[in-house]
Amino acid sequence: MDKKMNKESHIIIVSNRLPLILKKNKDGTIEVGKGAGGLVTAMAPVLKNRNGTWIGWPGYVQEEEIEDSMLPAIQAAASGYSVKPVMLNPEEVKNYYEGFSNSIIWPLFHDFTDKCIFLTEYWTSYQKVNKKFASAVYQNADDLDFIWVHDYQLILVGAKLRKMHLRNTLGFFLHIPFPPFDTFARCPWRFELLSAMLDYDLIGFHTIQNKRNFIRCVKKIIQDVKIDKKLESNKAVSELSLGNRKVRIGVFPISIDYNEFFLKAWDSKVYKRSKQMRKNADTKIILGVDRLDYTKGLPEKLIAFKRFLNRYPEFLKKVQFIQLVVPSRREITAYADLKLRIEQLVGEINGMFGTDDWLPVQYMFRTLDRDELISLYRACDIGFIAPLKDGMNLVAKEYCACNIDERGVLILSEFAGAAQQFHQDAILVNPYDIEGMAKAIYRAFNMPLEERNQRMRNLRENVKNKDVFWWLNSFLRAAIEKDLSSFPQVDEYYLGKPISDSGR
Ligand code: GDG
Repeated sequence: MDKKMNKESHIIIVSNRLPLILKKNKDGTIEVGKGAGGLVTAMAPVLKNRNGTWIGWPGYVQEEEIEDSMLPAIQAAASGYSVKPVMLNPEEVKNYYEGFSNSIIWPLFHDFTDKCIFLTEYWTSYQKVNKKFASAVYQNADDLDFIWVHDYQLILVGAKLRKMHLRNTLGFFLHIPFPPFDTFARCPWRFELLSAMLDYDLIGFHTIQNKRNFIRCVKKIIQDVKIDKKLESNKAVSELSLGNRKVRIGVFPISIDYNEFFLKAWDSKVYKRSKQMRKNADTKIILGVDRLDYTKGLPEKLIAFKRFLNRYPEFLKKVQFIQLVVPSRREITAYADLKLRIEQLVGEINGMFGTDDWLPVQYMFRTLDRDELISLYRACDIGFIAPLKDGMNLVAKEYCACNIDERGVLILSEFAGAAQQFHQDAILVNPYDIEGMAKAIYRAFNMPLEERNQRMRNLRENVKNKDVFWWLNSFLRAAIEKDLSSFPQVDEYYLGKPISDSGR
């Protein structure tokens, strides 16, 4: 790496969305609110400390540049670091965001190749918008600044910056999975995307499988790269040679601010609310919290719950499945169709099994405030998280952090990145195996208290020790450390006999 981070260097975060929310009121005025979420919480202290800058789209569409009058409010929402908005026009939102990002890379990287729409105009717009983001970085970067680009919407930013002759250290973190070669190879722009990734100095993934998939793609698609045999080992961070440059590739499983969730879960208001949610103390609660997305396995979960009720009728009237679905990307047809399918299944289950005083599935389609969400985490007996494919899944970690009485059980998909860390203590399921998921619910309800306590304690310990600050430090350390030998081997889960198989 040619430039190292030191006390004088600043950090520049680049992500598709800024950590704030812009809302247009009925009278046409714009309201600016603070953004929430783990990334913002983790980045805010570092950005403040290093006099940092966050560059991104404020999520507000307009033809012209953002009005100057809005800038102070935008800046105030960030408190402590600078914010530089990059505006997108409606064509860019359609082709770069909904198009290339969410109708090509998102489905492709999650192995949903049938949902990919490979349109050239999407690619053209993606290149143009990535260049726009790169220009914003270029205008704001000093020589020693560390530039950290986030996620699949902005893969090309590093390469665009190199074209502008920016020599700063560049880091990139992919928040979604990196697919196997056979899947990635279908992308008409596979060479361009991959070689652009190699323009970063450090590339971070959630899991060792993602890292291996990436290295295999580099081997097959970019021929003039020297790959050290050790790269294919389980090392968390390794280095690859590209002419006279080195690119570091690492595994950094993202996490949450454990203390924030843990402390909120102790709050008396949260406790009261969680009690109210458990109106009937004899009813067991299963909870699902997912963004509306076909990767999250929502229909499969509902069908598994239906199978559970059919298979184990002794649970009728004794269990409720609360499924919160957070609205997302509804402009894209696949998402609108998914919503209809979920609603149809909820109606079918409630119509088939429900009674005057019992609603088997309580379905919510909205965003809850943080306290309400934490009350729900506290109220439930089982956290049911079964994505067909997921980079990490923070809901799994939040659920554990909030389970302060350590009586809950986590049912988790093998295909969530979180399974790599939780494979010993969660009940792992294959979300394509409906029967297996029904048995897993049964097993969770019949698990002795002592075993539940032990497993939940281990899960919580894991989240506490590797929280979002650990994640952030590991990434920054991998960018600057000379010797990589202090990075550990990564613990790995190999698919075996599903644990859920010991059900009746
Ligand atoms: C991507 C990757 C990776 C949910 N409902 C409400 C609410 N949430 C918050 C949760 C959680 C977040 O949304 C969802 O995070 P996930 O990780 O589960 O999923 P994605 O949105 O798909 O995130 C994923 C992640 O990036 C980070 O790298 O783990 O694999 O797909 O934090 O708490 N928050 C509030 N109300 C809700 O109703 N306030």
